[in-house]
Amino acid sequence: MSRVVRVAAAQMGPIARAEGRAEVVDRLIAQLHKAHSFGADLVIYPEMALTTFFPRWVFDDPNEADAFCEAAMPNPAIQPLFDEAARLQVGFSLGYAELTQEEGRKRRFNASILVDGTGAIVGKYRKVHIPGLAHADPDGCASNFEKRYFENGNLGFPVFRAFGGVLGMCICNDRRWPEAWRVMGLQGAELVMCGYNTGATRMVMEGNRRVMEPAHLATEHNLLVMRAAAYQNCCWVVGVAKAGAEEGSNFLGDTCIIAPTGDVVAKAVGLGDEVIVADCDLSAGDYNRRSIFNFEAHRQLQHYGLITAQRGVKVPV
Ligand code: ING
Repeated sequence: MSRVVRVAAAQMGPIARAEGRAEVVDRLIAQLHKAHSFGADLVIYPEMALTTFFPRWVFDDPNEADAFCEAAMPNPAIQPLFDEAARLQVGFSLGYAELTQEEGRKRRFNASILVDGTGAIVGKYRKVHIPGLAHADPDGCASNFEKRYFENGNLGFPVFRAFGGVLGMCICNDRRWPEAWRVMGLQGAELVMCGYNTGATRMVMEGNRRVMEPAHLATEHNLLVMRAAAYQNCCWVVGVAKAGAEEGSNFLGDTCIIAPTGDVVAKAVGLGDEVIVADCDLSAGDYNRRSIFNFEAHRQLQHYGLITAQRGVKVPV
Protein backbone atom coordinates (compact mmCIF):
# COMPACT_ATOMS: atom_id res chain seq x y z
CA MET A 1 0.00 0.00 0.00
CA SER A 2 1.57 3.28 -1.06
CA ARG A 3 2.16 5.98 1.53
CA VAL A 4 3.09 9.01 -0.53
CA VAL A 5 4.54 12.09 1.14
CA ARG A 6 5.18 15.05 -1.18
CA VAL A 7 8.60 16.23 -0.06
CA ALA A 8 10.22 19.57 -0.90
CA ALA A 9 13.94 20.11 -0.50
CA ALA A 10 14.55 23.82 0.10
CA GLN A 11 18.14 24.58 -0.86
CA MET A 12 19.40 27.89 0.52
CA GLY A 13 21.82 30.20 -1.19
CA PRO A 14 24.50 32.02 0.79
CA ILE A 15 23.66 33.66 4.14
CA ALA A 16 25.86 36.67 4.87
CA ARG A 17 27.28 37.16 8.35
CA ALA A 18 25.38 40.47 8.53
CA GLU A 19 22.04 38.88 7.58
CA GLY A 20 19.75 38.95 10.64
CA ARG A 21 17.43 36.13 11.68
CA ALA A 22 14.35 38.08 10.46
CA GLU A 23 15.78 38.37 6.93
CA VAL A 24 16.67 34.68 6.85
CA VAL A 25 13.28 33.64 8.23
CA ASP A 26 11.64 35.69 5.47
CA ARG A 27 13.61 33.65 2.93
CA LEU A 28 12.62 30.39 4.63
CA ILE A 29 8.95 31.43 4.56
CA ALA A 30 9.21 32.34 0.85
CA GLN A 31 10.51 28.81 0.21
CA LEU A 32 7.73 27.37 2.38
CA HIS A 33 5.17 29.20 0.21
CA LYS A 34 6.77 27.88 -2.98
CA ALA A 35 6.81 24.33 -1.57
CA HIS A 36 3.18 24.70 -0.52
CA SER A 37 2.29 25.86 -4.06
CA PHE A 38 3.83 22.59 -5.25
CA GLY A 39 1.58 20.71 -2.81
CA ALA A 40 4.36 19.71 -0.43
CA ASP A 41 3.54 18.00 2.89
CA LEU A 42 7.10 18.38 4.26
CA VAL A 43 9.83 20.97 3.57
CA ILE A 44 13.46 20.16 4.40
CA TYR A 45 15.93 22.98 5.06
CA PRO A 46 19.76 22.68 5.22
CA GLU A 47 22.18 22.36 8.14
CA MET A 48 22.55 25.61 10.13
CA ALA A 49 19.88 27.28 7.97
CA LEU A 50 19.49 30.40 10.15
CA THR A 51 22.95 31.93 9.92
CA THR A 52 26.12 32.01 7.93
CA PHE A 53 28.32 28.93 8.43
CA PHE A 54 30.39 30.55 11.18
CA PRO A 55 32.68 27.49 11.85
CA ARG A 56 34.59 28.59 8.76
CA TRP A 57 36.27 31.06 11.14
CA VAL A 58 38.56 30.55 14.15
CA PHE A 59 37.28 32.98 16.81
CA ASP A 60 39.94 33.69 19.46
CA ASP A 61 37.12 33.45 22.01
CA PRO A 62 34.98 30.41 21.05
CA ASN A 63 32.08 32.01 22.95
CA GLU A 64 31.65 34.38 20.02
CA ALA A 65 29.83 31.41 18.47
CA ASP A 66 26.93 31.98 20.88
CA ALA A 67 25.69 34.87 18.72
CA PHE A 68 25.05 32.42 15.86
CA CYS A 69 23.14 29.98 18.10
CA GLU A 70 19.50 29.64 19.18
CA ALA A 71 19.04 29.56 22.96
CA ALA A 72 15.50 28.24 22.48
CA MET A 73 13.64 26.56 19.61
CA PRO A 74 11.30 28.07 18.65
CA ASN A 75 12.10 31.61 19.76
CA PRO A 76 10.51 34.95 18.78
CA ALA A 77 12.69 35.36 15.66
CA ILE A 78 11.85 31.88 14.35
CA GLN A 79 8.20 31.76 15.49
CA PRO A 80 6.87 33.28 12.21
CA LEU A 81 8.14 30.21 10.34
CA PHE A 82 6.43 27.85 12.81
CA ASP A 83 3.21 29.88 12.62
CA GLU A 84 3.10 30.04 8.80
CA ALA A 85 3.93 26.34 8.41
CA ALA A 86 1.17 25.39 10.87
CA ARG A 87 -1.28 27.70 9.09
CA LEU A 88 -0.49 25.93 5.80
CA GLN A 89 -0.38 22.53 7.56
CA VAL A 90 3.08 21.83 6.13
CA GLY A 91 5.76 20.11 8.22
CA PHE A 92 9.44 20.99 8.03
CA SER A 93 12.89 20.07 9.25
CA LEU A 94 15.37 22.79 10.13
CA GLY A 95 19.05 22.75 10.91
CA TYR A 96 20.37 25.27 13.45
CA ALA A 97 23.14 25.88 15.99
CA GLU A 98 21.79 25.04 19.45
CA LEU A 99 22.92 26.80 22.65
CA THR A 100 21.70 25.08 25.80
CA GLN A 101 22.33 24.64 29.53
CA GLU A 102 22.56 20.92 30.36
CA GLU A 103 24.18 19.10 33.27
CA GLY A 104 25.00 22.46 34.85
CA ARG A 105 26.99 23.90 31.96
CA LYS A 106 26.65 25.78 28.71
CA ARG A 107 26.75 23.50 25.65
CA ARG A 108 26.53 23.95 21.89
CA PHE A 109 25.27 21.37 19.41
CA ASN A 110 24.83 21.40 15.63
CA ALA A 111 21.17 20.36 15.68
CA SER A 112 18.08 19.75 13.57
CA ILE A 113 14.39 19.40 14.39
CA LEU A 114 11.44 17.77 12.67
CA VAL A 115 8.14 19.68 12.93
CA ASP A 116 4.81 18.13 11.90
CA GLY A 117 1.94 19.83 10.05
CA THR A 118 0.44 21.12 13.30
CA GLY A 119 3.67 22.97 14.22
CA ALA A 120 4.68 20.48 16.92
CA ILE A 121 8.35 19.47 17.22
CA VAL A 122 8.22 15.67 16.82
CA GLY A 123 11.92 14.94 16.46
CA LYS A 124 15.33 16.32 17.33
CA TYR A 125 18.83 15.29 16.36
CA ARG A 126 22.29 16.54 17.29
CA LYS A 127 25.13 16.05 14.81
CA VAL A 128 27.34 13.19 16.01
CA HIS A 129 30.23 13.45 13.55
CA ILE A 130 31.71 16.92 14.21
CA PRO A 131 34.39 17.42 11.53
CA GLY A 132 37.25 19.83 11.22
CA LEU A 133 39.58 21.22 13.86
CA ALA A 134 39.29 22.86 17.27
CA HIS A 135 42.15 25.27 16.45
CA ALA A 136 43.80 27.03 13.52
CA ASP A 137 45.34 24.63 10.98
CA PRO A 138 49.16 24.87 10.79
CA ASP A 139 48.92 23.34 7.28
CA GLY A 140 46.53 26.09 6.21
CA CYS A 141 44.21 23.56 4.50
CA ALA A 142 41.26 23.34 6.89
CA SER A 143 38.17 25.41 6.27
CA ASN A 144 36.02 23.81 8.96
CA PHE A 145 36.50 24.42 12.73
CA GLU A 146 33.29 22.91 14.11
CA LYS A 147 35.21 21.06 16.84
CA ARG A 148 36.06 24.49 18.30
CA TYR A 149 32.39 25.29 18.86
CA PHE A 150 30.22 22.13 18.94
CA GLU A 151 30.12 19.01 21.08
CA ASN A 152 29.39 15.65 19.51
CA GLY A 153 25.67 14.92 19.46
CA ASN A 154 24.44 12.98 22.51
CA LEU A 155 21.09 11.74 21.17
CA GLY A 156 22.37 8.90 18.98
CA PHE A 157 20.60 8.45 15.63
CA PRO A 158 16.91 8.30 16.59
CA VAL A 159 14.04 7.71 14.17
CA PHE A 160 10.59 9.27 14.49
CA ARG A 161 7.10 8.09 13.54
CA ALA A 162 5.68 10.99 11.53
CA PHE A 163 4.05 11.75 8.15
CA GLY A 164 2.77 8.16 8.04
CA GLY A 165 6.19 6.57 8.25
CA VAL A 166 9.54 6.28 10.01
CA LEU A 167 11.82 9.29 9.47
CA GLY A 168 15.38 10.01 10.54
CA MET A 169 17.84 12.88 10.39
CA CYS A 170 21.57 13.23 9.99
CA ILE A 171 23.69 16.33 9.37
CA CYS A 172 26.38 16.99 6.82
CA ASN A 173 29.56 15.08 7.80
CA ASP A 174 27.39 12.31 9.29
CA ARG A 175 26.53 11.29 5.70
CA ARG A 176 30.13 10.20 5.07
CA TRP A 177 29.92 7.52 7.80
CA PRO A 178 27.95 4.40 6.76
CA GLU A 179 27.28 3.54 10.41
CA ALA A 180 25.09 6.63 10.81
CA TRP A 181 22.74 5.45 8.07
CA ARG A 182 22.83 1.81 9.17
CA VAL A 183 21.80 2.62 12.75
CA MET A 184 18.72 4.36 11.31
CA GLY A 185 18.27 1.55 8.76
CA LEU A 186 18.27 -1.00 11.59
CA GLN A 187 15.41 0.99 13.14
CA GLY A 188 13.41 0.86 9.91
CA ALA A 189 13.99 4.40 8.65
CA GLU A 190 12.03 4.99 5.44
CA LEU A 191 13.17 8.57 4.75
CA VAL A 192 16.27 10.33 6.08
CA MET A 193 16.83 14.10 5.85
CA CYS A 194 20.38 15.42 5.63
CA GLY A 195 21.24 19.11 5.45
CA TYR A 196 24.81 20.14 4.62
CA ASN A 197 27.26 23.02 4.24
CA THR A 198 30.03 21.51 2.12
CA GLY A 199 32.92 23.15 0.33
CA ALA A 200 32.82 22.82 -3.45
CA THR A 201 36.59 22.40 -3.38
CA ARG A 202 39.03 21.12 -0.77
CA MET A 203 42.65 21.91 0.00
CA VAL A 204 44.83 18.92 0.93
CA MET A 205 48.52 18.29 1.65
CA GLU A 206 50.67 16.41 -0.85
CA GLY A 207 53.98 15.97 0.93
CA ASN A 208 54.67 19.45 2.21
CA ARG A 209 52.67 21.19 -0.51
CA ARG A 210 49.10 22.47 -0.28
CA VAL A 211 47.16 21.38 -3.36
CA MET A 212 43.54 21.51 -4.46
CA GLU A 213 41.77 18.17 -4.50
CA PRO A 214 40.34 17.49 -8.00
CA ALA A 215 37.19 19.63 -8.10
CA HIS A 216 34.85 16.87 -9.31
CA LEU A 217 35.39 14.86 -6.11
CA ALA A 218 33.28 17.11 -3.85
CA THR A 219 30.20 16.63 -6.03
CA GLU A 220 30.85 12.95 -6.67
CA HIS A 221 31.48 12.11 -3.00
CA ASN A 222 28.36 14.01 -1.97
CA LEU A 223 26.13 11.97 -4.27
CA LEU A 224 28.12 8.74 -3.78
CA VAL A 225 27.56 8.54 -0.02
CA MET A 226 23.87 9.50 -0.13
CA ARG A 227 22.94 7.26 -3.07
CA ALA A 228 24.76 4.30 -1.45
CA ALA A 229 23.03 4.99 1.88
CA ALA A 230 19.59 5.08 0.25
CA TYR A 231 20.15 1.80 -1.59
CA GLN A 232 21.87 -0.07 1.27
CA ASN A 233 19.24 0.98 3.83
CA CYS A 234 16.17 0.88 1.54
CA CYS A 235 15.21 4.45 2.39
CA TRP A 236 14.60 7.79 0.72
CA VAL A 237 17.42 10.29 1.24
CA VAL A 238 16.90 14.03 0.94
CA GLY A 239 20.18 15.98 0.82
CA VAL A 240 19.73 19.74 1.16
CA ALA A 241 22.54 22.26 0.64
CA LYS A 242 23.38 25.66 1.89
CA ALA A 243 24.97 26.57 -1.44
CA GLY A 244 26.94 29.23 -3.26
CA ALA A 245 29.63 31.77 -2.45
CA GLU A 246 29.18 32.58 1.25
CA GLU A 247 31.65 34.86 3.09
CA GLY A 248 34.58 33.64 1.02
CA SER A 249 33.62 29.94 0.92
CA ASN A 250 32.23 28.29 -2.19
CA PHE A 251 29.62 25.77 -1.08
CA LEU A 252 28.33 22.81 -3.06
CA GLY A 253 24.73 22.77 -4.27
CA ASP A 254 23.49 19.43 -5.64
CA THR A 255 20.42 19.37 -3.38
CA CYS A 256 18.69 16.13 -4.30
CA ILE A 257 15.94 13.65 -3.50
CA ILE A 258 17.07 10.03 -3.79
CA ALA A 259 14.79 6.97 -3.97
CA PRO A 260 15.49 3.71 -2.06
CA THR A 261 16.81 2.31 -5.34
CA GLY A 262 19.62 4.88 -5.20
CA ASP A 263 18.11 6.80 -8.13
CA VAL A 264 18.26 10.58 -7.97
CA VAL A 265 14.65 11.59 -8.72
CA ALA A 266 15.04 15.37 -8.31
CA LYS A 267 18.05 17.67 -8.21
CA ALA A 268 18.65 21.40 -7.83
CA VAL A 269 20.43 23.08 -10.72
CA GLY A 270 21.54 26.38 -9.18
CA LEU A 271 23.43 27.69 -6.15
CA GLY A 272 20.71 29.94 -4.71
CA ASP A 273 17.41 29.55 -2.89
CA GLU A 274 15.75 26.76 -4.86
CA VAL A 275 12.92 24.34 -4.07
CA ILE A 276 12.74 20.90 -5.66
CA VAL A 277 9.92 18.44 -4.98
CA ALA A 278 9.13 14.74 -5.36
CA ASP A 279 6.39 12.30 -4.36
CA CYS A 280 8.10 9.90 -1.95
CA ASP A 281 6.20 6.65 -1.44
CA LEU A 282 7.45 5.55 1.98
CA SER A 283 6.64 1.95 1.02
CA ALA A 284 9.05 2.04 -1.95
CA GLY A 285 11.83 0.38 0.05
CA ASP A 286 9.65 -2.40 1.46
CA TYR A 287 10.44 -5.08 -1.14
CA ASN A 288 14.23 -4.63 -0.90
CA ARG A 289 13.93 -4.58 2.90
CA ARG A 290 12.24 -8.00 2.65
CA SER A 291 14.61 -9.39 0.02
CA ILE A 292 18.15 -8.27 -0.82
CA PHE A 293 18.56 -6.20 2.37
CA ASN A 294 16.62 -8.41 4.74
CA PHE A 295 18.99 -7.73 7.67
CA GLU A 296 17.70 -10.62 9.78
CA ALA A 297 18.15 -13.17 6.98
CA HIS A 298 21.27 -11.97 5.21
CA ARG A 299 23.29 -9.67 7.45
CA GLN A 300 25.62 -12.33 8.78
CA LEU A 301 27.00 -10.47 11.80
CA GLN A 302 28.12 -13.73 13.40
CA HIS A 303 30.52 -14.25 10.47
CA TYR A 304 32.00 -10.73 10.50
CA GLY A 305 34.87 -11.71 12.70
CA LEU A 306 36.10 -8.60 14.48
CA ILE A 307 32.78 -6.75 14.28
CA THR A 308 30.72 -7.62 17.34
CA ALA A 309 27.02 -8.01 16.74
CA GLN A 310 25.02 -4.85 17.33
CA ARG A 311 23.00 -5.42 20.48
CA GLY A 312 20.09 -3.47 21.83
CA VAL A 313 19.31 -1.39 18.74
CA LYS A 314 15.77 -0.07 19.34
CA VAL A 315 13.45 -1.30 16.58
CA PRO A 316 10.04 0.36 16.37
CA VAL A 317 7.21 -2.04 17.29
N1 ING B 1 31.03 20.00 6.13
C1 ING B 1 31.86 19.09 5.42
C2 ING B 1 31.17 17.77 5.10
O1 ING B 1 31.41 16.72 5.69
C3 ING B 1 34.01 18.03 5.10
C4 ING B 1 33.19 18.86 6.05
C5 ING B 1 34.04 18.33 3.71
C6 ING B 1 34.69 16.99 5.57
C7 ING B 1 34.79 17.52 2.86
C8 ING B 1 35.46 16.18 4.71
C9 ING B 1 35.50 16.45 3.34
O2 ING B 1 30.40 17.83 4.14
C10 ING B 1 30.32 19.81 7.29
N2 ING B 1 29.62 20.89 7.73
O3 ING B 1 30.32 18.75 7.90
